[in-house]
Amino acid sequence: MVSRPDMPPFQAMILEDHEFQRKIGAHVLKLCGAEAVHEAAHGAEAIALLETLKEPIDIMVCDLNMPGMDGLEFLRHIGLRQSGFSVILASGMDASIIRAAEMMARSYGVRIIGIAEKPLSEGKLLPLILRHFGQSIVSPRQQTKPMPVNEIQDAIARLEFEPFFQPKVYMHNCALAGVEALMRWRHPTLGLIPPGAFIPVMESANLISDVTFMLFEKALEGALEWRAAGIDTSVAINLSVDSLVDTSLPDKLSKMVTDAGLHPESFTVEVTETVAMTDLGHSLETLARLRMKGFGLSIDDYGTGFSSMQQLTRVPFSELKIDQVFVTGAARQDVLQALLGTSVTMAKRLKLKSVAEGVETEQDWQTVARLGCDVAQGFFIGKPMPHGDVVGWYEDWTGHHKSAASSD
Ligand code: G
Ligand code: G
Ligand code: MN
Repeated sequence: MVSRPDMPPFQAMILEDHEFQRKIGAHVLKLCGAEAVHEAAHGAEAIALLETLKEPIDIMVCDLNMPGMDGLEFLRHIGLRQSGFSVILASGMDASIIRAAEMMARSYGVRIIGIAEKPLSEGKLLPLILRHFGQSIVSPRQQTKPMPVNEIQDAIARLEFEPFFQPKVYMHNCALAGVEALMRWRHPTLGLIPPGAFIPVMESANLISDVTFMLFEKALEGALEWRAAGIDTSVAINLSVDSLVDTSLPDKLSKMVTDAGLHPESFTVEVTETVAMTDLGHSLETLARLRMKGFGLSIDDYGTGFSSMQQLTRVPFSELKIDQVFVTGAARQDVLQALLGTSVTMAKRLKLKSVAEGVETEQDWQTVARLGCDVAQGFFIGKPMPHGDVVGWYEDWTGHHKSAASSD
């Protein structure tokens, strides 16, 4: 039995016409910590039941295809009633149908916290249920106070944005696997400002694409500088939706790379699940083209988005980065280890390199290594640093880990 210290007890309901599947669902919800699980075989029964309950439910697991009132109609009803619970869609239907249902439900104001493929299991439901209890899943970095857009525009003109670089290393031999470029604002009076305070603003003001190109230019300069110092490392950048819907982005990036005398194989593009699934047509075109040109493609912050495994297989990803909420402190929390293990296994099945973000301590490292993760990133290895510090960090790191063959 896994312990889950961060989760209060909750009330749940399963709506599923198939009796056996319903029993499995109810059982799994109990395993996940539900205090009470109510069962309904069709939409009308669920609505009637909801009206009689003394204690409101927190989580509803909802099947889509049912005789009588189906899941779609049911979701419309509860959306219009502004019910306060979160919904997990459980279905064996085709991904495109599930996505349509998800979008429809959201547009009615239903809080969809995820999709679970049947048969349901604890491993599938628990990460979704954790999302309901928000705080454990929303990273603190998303809560920074935004800076005014006009100040950001001025700062762009004054070239105050620059990438810091954070190393990622292979767990089996500690060799450098790459560095991730993370944007920083070197503010003349406020000092270093983290991305949470300006990236969302840049995104809504259509500034992010231009800034991303400037950042990539700096990343190229860094790569050349490190090569000159004998460190031939790959560099990752983060992309927003705006960049992904630009289907000419792969050509622009690969021209920049070849003009610098480098190869796309030494660069990786990181996108979050949510970003990759927005405007799916254009995003898929851009992502497939980036991959064709040789760039690595990474799913960032895995576990905090809403995609199902089916959706992930549509994009030619090469790497899966497990979000730090599942990594930091995992040694002390069984539930995090279970989720980590599931993510690593899934990465292996999809033939993706797995990367654990937020490895802060030796214990985090040991836990993640034991679970079979390929690569680690986090404060334990190195904090994000200015480009000039990378060589010094590398010498330090390889000095402490002699097995880190520089030829790797
Ligand atoms: O260091 P950290 O605070 O650097 O980064 C916070 C968040 O900002 C991360 O989720 C990261 O993906 C995002 N981020 C950092 N740099 C960039 C960037 O250049 N472009 C985009 N789109 N996101 C970035
Ligand atoms: O792109 P992404 O969302 O993965 O951004 C990585 C973020 O995580 C950055 O804000 C970076 O500064 C931060 N970060 C990297 N390593 C660690 C770590 O070990 N602990 C914590 N708390 N944050 C980290
Ligand atoms: Mn990232």
